[in-house]
Parts: sequence; structure tokens; C-alpha cells
Amino acid sequence: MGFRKDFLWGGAIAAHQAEGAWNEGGKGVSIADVMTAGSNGVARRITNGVIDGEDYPNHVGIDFYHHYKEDLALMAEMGFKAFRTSIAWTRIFPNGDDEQPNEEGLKFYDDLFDEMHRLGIEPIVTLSHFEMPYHLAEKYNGFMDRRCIDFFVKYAKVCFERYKGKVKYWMTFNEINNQAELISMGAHHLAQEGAVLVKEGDDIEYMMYKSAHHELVASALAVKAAHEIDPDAKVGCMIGMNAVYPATCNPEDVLNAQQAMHQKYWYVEVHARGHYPKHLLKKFERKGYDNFILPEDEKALAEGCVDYIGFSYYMSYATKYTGRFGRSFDFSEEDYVRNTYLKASDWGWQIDPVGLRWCLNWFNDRFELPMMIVENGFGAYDKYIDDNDEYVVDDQYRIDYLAAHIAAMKEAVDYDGVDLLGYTMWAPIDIVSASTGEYDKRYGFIYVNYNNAHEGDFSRAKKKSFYWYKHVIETNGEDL
Ligand code: BGP
Repeated sequence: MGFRKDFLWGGAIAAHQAEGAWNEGGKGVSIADVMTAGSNGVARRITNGVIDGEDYPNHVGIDFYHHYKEDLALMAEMGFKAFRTSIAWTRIFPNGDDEQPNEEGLKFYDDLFDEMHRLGIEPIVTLSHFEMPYHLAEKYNGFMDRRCIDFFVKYAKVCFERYKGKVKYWMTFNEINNQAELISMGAHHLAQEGAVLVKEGDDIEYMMYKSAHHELVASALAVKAAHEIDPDAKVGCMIGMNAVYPATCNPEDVLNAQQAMHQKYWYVEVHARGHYPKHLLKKFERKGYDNFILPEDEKALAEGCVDYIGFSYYMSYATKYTGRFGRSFDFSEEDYVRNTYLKASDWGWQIDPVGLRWCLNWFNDRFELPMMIVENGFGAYDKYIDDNDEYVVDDQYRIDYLAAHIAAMKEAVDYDGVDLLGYTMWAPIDIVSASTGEYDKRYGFIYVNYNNAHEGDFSRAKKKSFYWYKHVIETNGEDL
């Protein structure tokens, strides 16, 4: 009983939220580099990335590019078995459609992965974490154009060949399904996911399905290529997962919640089963949206099923029926209601460890694949304490959040038969928030001295949770 002996305990970050050095080492500009900082309630905007007076937090990140040795040493001190990060596509292909890869970028990740192995840390690598080359967005409108399938597959193959023997666990597109929440989350999700830029009057529902289809084909072709290049490679999908509960036991609310699950999670069906679910094919037929699925795409999808399901889990939702089942393509804010049984973070993210067990079961019942929880964490405004020698933040709330979620996943392993490969919490070190671009929304066990006002020297210090997580890993999750 308990977690497997070789359980991959660790943490996860993404290149664009941490590395900084946005124009060093031959790197090109990514879609993340041109996004302004938002703040609570104000969405980030996409500009050309050079407007005076605008704040572009991803240009700097936490300067992981220059600090990674120090940071990995701290992860190793906690006993990390695994560390998830992404490769910045623009370090390898600065424009996305370049003939040759950028050797300096390839070398950076060689050094990074070598350092991880030296410390006994297994790399888990996402190929595209919200950061397609900006040039591909501008010139091709991202994944709206089929040519981007080839650009991605070329990039993926270069990575598989170069890092064969160094990287075993891969994921293709981070939280590929976020784009399903276009209306409530703002069009920037479409840009983050598929680097598709939206103009007024565009049919964004059509654009969402078409660009997602191209990404799914690109992902499937990459999975196939990875297996050919390195038979030991395991390639997963990465789904942003939240349980969607009915607000009441009124059958209409129950059906509505099921429709919301259809709407948000059909992506994983394509990744894991190699074909579209029937409810979506019906919708495409009804709306005339099936013109972008070519026969060769169906073959590619069928031949490129993922080896495991990677997913993030932060919160759950509750939804009520507001008069239209299966709203055209979004469950907007009016459909979602506050779950009175749950508390929420300062950003309104409802804290629900039981929902994690529910989600593990949802995946397990359908796909019977191994799983990896590749993100789970608690964003908070941490209070810095000056006069404590042991730690600089007393983040008991973060410990409580993580402990409850680890306990829930242990139940899923012990009682529900879930095959769980690992857990990489988000994020072991404070980094830039993806949704708001803030520094002050902190997740780390390691504090980074830098804030929203761009004050600080990037020095690193331990929080209380640092010692707690070290102990969790030491006891293989037995003592929380
Ligand atoms: C996920 C993303 C991450 C991330 C995390 C926390 O959606 O994959 O990139 O940052 O959520 O979100 P945020 O940073 O907005 O708090």
C-alpha cells in the first residue's frame, strides 16, 4: 500500500514564467514575452512586446536562466526525484519556421538536464507551455494554419533526438484544454495555447476547434516520432483538470455539469483514444465545423495515443443550469456558482482536495492509463519575516493545502487502484503567475526576493513548507 517505491516526487515550473533572459542565447520572442502583466481581475494583454511603460514580467521571470544551478541544488536538498520544466520553443527555433535549430538554446537545456541528473533528479519536460514563437502567431495566426503542425513536429523531433537518454518523460502541450473556456477566461487563452490572435468579428468558437485540432494532430505526430526515436520515451498529454459538480441534485443541474465536462475534457479523449468523442462529432456536423479534419489527420490521431495522462489540479467548480444545455462553447461565469462547502484562495480558486480523488477516478474509469499529477499548488500573498533564522515565510496554509491533496491522491492509489507515477507540485520556487503576470502570487517552498513593483535582488530563501516537503519525500508521502 502507499505510493510506489520509485514515485516521482518533485515540483514543476515553466520556462517562460521562470527563465527570463528573453533575448539572450539567440532566443526569439514568444507569445508569453509579449504579454503585459495583469493583476487580480484585469486580464493580461497581448501587444508587440516593446511598448514603453508596459510591464512584461516574462522578460525577466525569476532569472532561472542564470540561477538554475542554485535552484536545482535547493530542490535536491528537498530530496526531489523529479523536476518538471518546459523547453522554450524560441530558444530552439527563434522564429518557429527557421531552417536550423539554435545551437546555443539546445546547449542550455543539455546543461540543465545534465545538472538534474548529476543531482539524481529526473527531468519531466513539456514541449509547449503557453509560449509558441510570436512570429508564428503573427505570420500564420498560429495553429489556425496547418503549416504549424510541421513546425511543431520538427521542433519536437529535434528535442527527442538531442535529449534521448536524458529525458524520458515528455508532455506535448500544457493544459491544451484551457482554450475551451474562451469567454470566461478571455481570448488570451487561445493565444497562449495555440498562439491564435483574435480580431473583432471572428468566429472564435470555430477558431478554437480548428486550432485545437491542429495542435492535437501535431501532438499525435510528436508522440509517434518520440517512440521511433527513443523506444524508452513516455509521452503524455497535459490537461488542466477541475472537477465540475452540479450545484444541486436537480437533474437539469446534473446534466449541465456533465455537458460542462464534455465541453472541457474532450481533448483528453482524442489524446488517449486517438479519435474524437461522438458528442463532438455531432456538434461539428450540426455546425459545419468538420471541414478541417482530413483523413490523414484521423490516421495520425489513431497512431499517436499518449502513454500517460498528465494533468494539473487546483480547484473544482460547481455549475447550475441557466436555460441552455451545452452552451455553444463556453460555460460562462453566470453558469458557475460558488460552492458553499468550500473555501477559496485570494484569487477565488476553490480549495477541494476531495475533488482531486474524484478527478483521478474520472480519468481512471475512462482511460486506464498511468497518471501523473504535474501541477497542484496554492498561490498566496506570502508575508516575509525578517527575524527568523530558519525560514522567511510561515506558510502553514500552503502546507495544509498540499497535505490534504496528497492525502486524497493516496486514497485514490490505495482504494481506487489509480496508477500514479508521480506528483510535481506547482511551483517549488516563486515564479511569475501565468494568469495574472504577478510576482506576488506565490506558490514556492523557496521565496524569491522580487515583487510586482520590480523591487528585489532575486535572492532565494526557504519557507517553512521547504522543510515540510523534504519530510514528505523522505517518508514517501506517509507522514504528511
Ligand atoms: C496552470 C499553468 C501554469 C500556472 C498555474 C498556476 O494553469 O499551467 O503555468 O502558472 O496554472 O496559475 P497562476 O500562475 O495563474 O496562478
